[in-house]
Amino acid sequence: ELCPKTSPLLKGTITINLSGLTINETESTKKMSLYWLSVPLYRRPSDCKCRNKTAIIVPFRDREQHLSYFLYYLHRLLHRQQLCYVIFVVDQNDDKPFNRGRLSNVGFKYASNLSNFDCYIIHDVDMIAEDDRIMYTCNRQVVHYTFLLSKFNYNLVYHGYAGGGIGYTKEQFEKTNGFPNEYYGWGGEDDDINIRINEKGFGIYRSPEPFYRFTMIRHGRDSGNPPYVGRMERLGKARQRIDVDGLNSLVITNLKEVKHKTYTRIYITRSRSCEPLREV
Ligand code: UD2
Ligand code: MN
Repeated sequence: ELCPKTSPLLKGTITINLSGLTINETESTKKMSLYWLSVPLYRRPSDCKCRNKTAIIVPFRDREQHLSYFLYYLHRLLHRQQLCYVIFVVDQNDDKPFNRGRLSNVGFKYASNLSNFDCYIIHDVDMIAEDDRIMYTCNRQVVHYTFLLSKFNYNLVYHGYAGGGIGYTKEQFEKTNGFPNEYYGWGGEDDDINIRINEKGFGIYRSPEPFYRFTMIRHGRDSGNPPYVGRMERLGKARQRIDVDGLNSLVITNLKEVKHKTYTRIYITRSRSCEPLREV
């Protein structure tokens, strides 16, 4: 029988303890693997039929420690929400500038080929929800989950901010043509999708509930992710580029998948070289 509209397993605020970040890695991995034993890969509630099937897509490279914390908290949250879900980690398996937009498109394509999800959530690996009532489901509008961040004292950073975690239905992702593929390095791709989403008439939904809070695991800038110097210029042309740069222009070569017990990792290697970065 169908799960209740509101899951009885929800507890509200989640205490996040990242002090483990300072303990040695073997110890935390050991602790995690005990937990993993109880989590199947394609997760569904055991006692009812889920109302929603969600794909979590994580653009990723070389953040293993963050990933273990991310998985730890997210599996618990999704379980309590009685969702059916799969977590996809899309790993840029090269040393070229990080390309979050392209990895997001790859994740969407892979997940939507695999199954028909109700919701595709593009999610940073370093964001952890502080409350299990933050539903990982979709909406008539594209949902932005991560607008109140510990890093910014839980204030919306700026109007039109769309970074961190954002949830699309298949239709929304396809009609907005997903993410731009042509942003190399840090920044801009989140502002670009904000333009796409508004331009295509969906709009962005941000819950008025005060408990929509996220912890961002503290980190520096990754060495392979220098600021994309050309981003402002590219953003200026975002409107004209919606239908030419995105899901429809994505070329996937060299994809390798590894199914772990608790998530699927997709390795993707760029074959053709990408736009050179100008010095800052
Ligand atoms: C902000 C946005 C993020 C994105 C980025 C600009 C927030 C909360 N997040 O994040 O969504 O728009 O600016 O590109 O505002 N990653 C790796 N390895 C790398 C580099 C990046 O795994 O070497 C992934 C990882 O999932 C990370 C995400 O990309 O969480 C965003 O990169 P970031 O955390 O370095 O950037 P940040 O925090 O400024
Ligand atoms: Mn971050």
